[in-house]
Amino acid sequence: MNHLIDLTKEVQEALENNKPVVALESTIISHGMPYPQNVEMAKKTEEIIRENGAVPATIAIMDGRIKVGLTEDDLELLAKEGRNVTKVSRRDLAEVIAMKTLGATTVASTMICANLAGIKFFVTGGIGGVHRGYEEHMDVSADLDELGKTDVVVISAGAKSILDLPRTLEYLETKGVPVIGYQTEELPAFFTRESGLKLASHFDTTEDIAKVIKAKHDLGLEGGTSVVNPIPEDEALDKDYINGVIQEAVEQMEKDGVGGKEATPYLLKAIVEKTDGKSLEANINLVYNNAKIGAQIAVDYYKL
Ligand code: PSU
Ligand code: MN
Repeated sequence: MNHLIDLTKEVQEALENNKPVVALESTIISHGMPYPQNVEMAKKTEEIIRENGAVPATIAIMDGRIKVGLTEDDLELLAKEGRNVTKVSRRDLAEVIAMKTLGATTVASTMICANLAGIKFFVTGGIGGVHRGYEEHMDVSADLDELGKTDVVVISAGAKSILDLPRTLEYLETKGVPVIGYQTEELPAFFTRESGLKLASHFDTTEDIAKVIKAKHDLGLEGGTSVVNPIPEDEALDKDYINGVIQEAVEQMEKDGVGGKEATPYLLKAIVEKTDGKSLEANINLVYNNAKIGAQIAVDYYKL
């Protein structure tokens, strides 16, 4: 084990005994949602993973250490400090460790830390992707390259249509990342179940997805896997409504001249405000749904 990692006893025991462990990111807590809904979401997500037979391991950077498994106090701190916490992607990881800054991990850095700890599964809300207007600013989330090289299975509800979804899917294809639909033939677009983009693979059961992951591991193929699980039907938002809101938020961001690592948190906040919290409720519910399916895939995998 890398000497910069601290595992909780529960996570360590599970890993030693080949039991399913599911990693969780912390940027979704500090930068993805407002307080106190963010900390409630974080705790309940862990609970759902336990109810489904796996051990949750929320990851963050604290006091120069990679913490794998957090206490309720840790979760509360990350949630309350919100955007004062440093958002840590691959680029930022070494500096935040060296300077002992409080850091929240994105999909990319959570994958790195999970992989270092020997955790194979990771549940989140949505992954980063190719931003709209890519031709101008070349903003592509480091999450996509990480999926191309780090062997962790990421269970999400797809990507928000704040992103350029067709290009996001193309990028993943170029990097050789399997994007597997769970009970969907289309890439889900986070708040909605459809994007109009057909997936190359989809399965109806978590057992079949676990088998595909096992085969990938047996082949020694490098890189991650993206499992996409659509938001439950009755939680999904109206497509035209949410796409209108997103369009407004993207235009507002361009006017405000926001870019780089601030882009995603800016858009997430603007969308919550513009929907009077309706998007927040949908966001929280899709994370719970991902926790359930992600834990089930992990449990099925360890039975193979
Ligand atoms: N999308 C969401 N919620 C989030 C994020 C993305 O719906 O909280 C966060 C994740 O941590 C993701 C990160 O890894 O934003 C991507 O940021 P960027 O585009 O700067 O790579
Ligand atoms: Mn970016």
